[in-house]
Amino acid sequence: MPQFTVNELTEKIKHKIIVENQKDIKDASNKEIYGALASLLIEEIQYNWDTTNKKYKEIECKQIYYLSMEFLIGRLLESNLLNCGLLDITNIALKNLGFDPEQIYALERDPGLGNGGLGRLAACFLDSLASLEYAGHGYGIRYQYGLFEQRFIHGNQIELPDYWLNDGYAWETRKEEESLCIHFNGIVHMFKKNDGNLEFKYENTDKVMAIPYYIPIVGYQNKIINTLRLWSAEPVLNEKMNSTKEVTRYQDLNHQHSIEQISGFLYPDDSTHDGKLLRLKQQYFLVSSSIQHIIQTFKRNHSSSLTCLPEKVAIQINDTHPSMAIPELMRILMDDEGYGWDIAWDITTKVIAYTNHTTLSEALETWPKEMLNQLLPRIYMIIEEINERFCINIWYEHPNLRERIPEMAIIADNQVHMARLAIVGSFSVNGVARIHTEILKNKEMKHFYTLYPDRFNNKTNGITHRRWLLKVNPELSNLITEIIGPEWIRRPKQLISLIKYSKDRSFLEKFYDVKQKNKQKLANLVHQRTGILVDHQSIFDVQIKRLHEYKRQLLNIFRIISIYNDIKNNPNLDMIPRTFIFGAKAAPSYHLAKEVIKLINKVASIVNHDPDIRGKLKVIFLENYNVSLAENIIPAADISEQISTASKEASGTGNMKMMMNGALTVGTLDGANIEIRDLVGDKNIFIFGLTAEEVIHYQQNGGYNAVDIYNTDERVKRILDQLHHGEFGKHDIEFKDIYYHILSHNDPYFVLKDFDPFIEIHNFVEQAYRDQFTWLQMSVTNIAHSGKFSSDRTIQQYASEIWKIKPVYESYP
Ligand code: 26V
Repeated sequence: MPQFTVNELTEKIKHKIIVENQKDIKDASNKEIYGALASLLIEEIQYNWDTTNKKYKEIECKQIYYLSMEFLIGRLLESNLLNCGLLDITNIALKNLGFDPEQIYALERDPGLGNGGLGRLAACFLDSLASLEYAGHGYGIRYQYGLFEQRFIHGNQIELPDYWLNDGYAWETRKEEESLCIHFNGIVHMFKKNDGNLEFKYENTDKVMAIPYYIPIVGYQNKIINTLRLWSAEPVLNEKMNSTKEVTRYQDLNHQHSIEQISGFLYPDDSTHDGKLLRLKQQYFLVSSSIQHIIQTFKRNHSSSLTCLPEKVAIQINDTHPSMAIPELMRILMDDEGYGWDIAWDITTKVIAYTNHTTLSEALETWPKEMLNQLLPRIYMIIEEINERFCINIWYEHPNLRERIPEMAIIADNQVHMARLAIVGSFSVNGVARIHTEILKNKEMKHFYTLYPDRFNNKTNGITHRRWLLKVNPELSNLITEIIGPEWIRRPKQLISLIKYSKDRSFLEKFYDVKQKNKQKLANLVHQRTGILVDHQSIFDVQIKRLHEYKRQLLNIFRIISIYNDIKNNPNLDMIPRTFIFGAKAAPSYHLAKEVIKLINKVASIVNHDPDIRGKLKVIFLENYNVSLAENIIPAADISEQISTASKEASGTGNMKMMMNGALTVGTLDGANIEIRDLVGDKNIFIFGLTAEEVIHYQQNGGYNAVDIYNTDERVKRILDQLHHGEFGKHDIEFKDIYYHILSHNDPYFVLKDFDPFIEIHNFVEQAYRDQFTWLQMSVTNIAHSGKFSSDRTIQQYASEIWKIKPVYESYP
């Protein structure tokens, strides 16, 4: 980026405001300043964007495409300024002009184009791809409505639509000239050609236009700008129609509306797969437009035939949601490009790679075969053929697996099993943390692992340290740079040098001051949003993530109730004041999760207003948890609650973000917690509860009885009875669902089983916190080891082990 002086930048902002708003800077609103800055920055980015594209084309390097139904990119102004190397001078210029930079950055709408971990991971990956100089781009959907906005009314979650495009979106460019046509429904005709091969033609399909919007992905101070392409669904233009019948149909408003619905809203349920037709349309819409575009780009940039595609393209599919990329690529290669099955299959299975993000059976995707057949007849035909060849191959080549065919077949029980399709049609299948991959290999996908042992691999998740440390915690970042130099910014593993200072009192004091400042800042935000005063000297105990039974917010709230009961019994209880901070959205149809939200709010309102508690306990449930709120909470966390039922959380990434900001993890041996423990050692993390083996053993053999615990642990009995008798509710019926769910369904997530170990480990936490020197040492040890969890490491592993690519300037100096 051309580097300006503060004065030059100031003049540019002033000029922009005059040209675009016809006013002097002193009369400009924060919103106008935001607009001016974004527009200046886009102009700066444009040049490098163009250069990057030309460079990629010139050197004909391999391109990586990350296909995802979700991208949770967060706000972009501040992070783009940072990556362009303009953040510091912009902050100075704004302050000189009398504006508060933070207020201006906060004006940007946070695009909620994802549910949680899976969508945020996609965004971290794009940041790392560009920052490490890899030619890697994203394809997704430009939903008109992002994830709902959450409000609490009488403690209940209310969902409001998130029309995030209301004021326009500064970072996108509509590329109408690159529109593509997507076909749904219709009938497929099969012809025999003279050469004996088959030819397929489609008739009477419903056509939908896919218009791409480009968003620049700015690499960290390296002039690389990659592209995130988001597709928007629109009706076909009149002039592209072939018959008057078609014209009349497309002029029908209902019809137009049903087309726009395809990119209308993000599905807010990441807990259950419910097999809705619109969701299937969305998936095919993403897949067909992206694959068509990828093929077009390949043809434009290379003179070689599509048999070379695997040398020049890898497509990573983010969970099974885009798994129809496999039959879609087959379709284009065969029906449009004229290849026979075997060549098309060879190309496809060398291009597609699949990442699995969950083993929860409720979330595994299957589609009723009739639905798929009707909506996408040609795609269904191809899936049938893939299935048939797959099953025949097992029968003849792998007789040891013959009996397993019913559990492995892609089409079985009238359903199309998308994970099976993704495994069969790809060259790589990866899990997202070591334990998760092991569970895939040895349990959930074990027969596939027997069949394709080399296909399975692990890529432990990561987070971009540029957003999650450098941007969100500038004071800590400056302190780190002061003591170990700036190397860590480009090589986050260098954070390990902090170990040398983990006992250095003067450094620890400075670290303490930074943490306190961040806590005070969060306390201010809490006060401003909720009116509740929190003591920044109390322990900030944080659980922020989607609300799911397996994540066990319930275990956390049971402990809070237990502490509350202890204080009521003994108002002089000696304890360090605690502030519990929650952030969580529940899927709108997830009844039990919504009950838990209501319960947390109820406990909060009782605890926060009970004079007996005298500031020992505060419970804060912040509304509308999203990326921006996470950015405010994480730098202030003392404790990071990662307490899922072991074996259920594939990886988790909040655990990494909080560790990187010096919070200590209280966690089960699940997901990436295990790898965090391996690095920092048992002394620097608080591990408790059942192991994955134990959980799986109970699930397979029985032997756990929740009622026994209810009958023997008085604390547990009291808490559950409080729920049952309505002590936490106005009405008797409130929270009875939770009570019965635990006791009559034998507590499927082992909340009661892990209750005592959870209380116990927190006694250790409290002891540790009393010795501030030790605590700070533990925090710094965590930060020092957090470099491994930069998504730079993850992306380097995808690059070398799956995609076989090198950074552009390394391979072509
Ligand atoms: C599932 C579904 C089911 C159908 C309806 C829409 C929908 C949307 C999202 C999902 C994804 C569930 C899987 C998921 O989010 N997994 C999370 O992925 C994170 C990144 O790898 C990982 O850290 C979390 O542990 C894992 O739960």
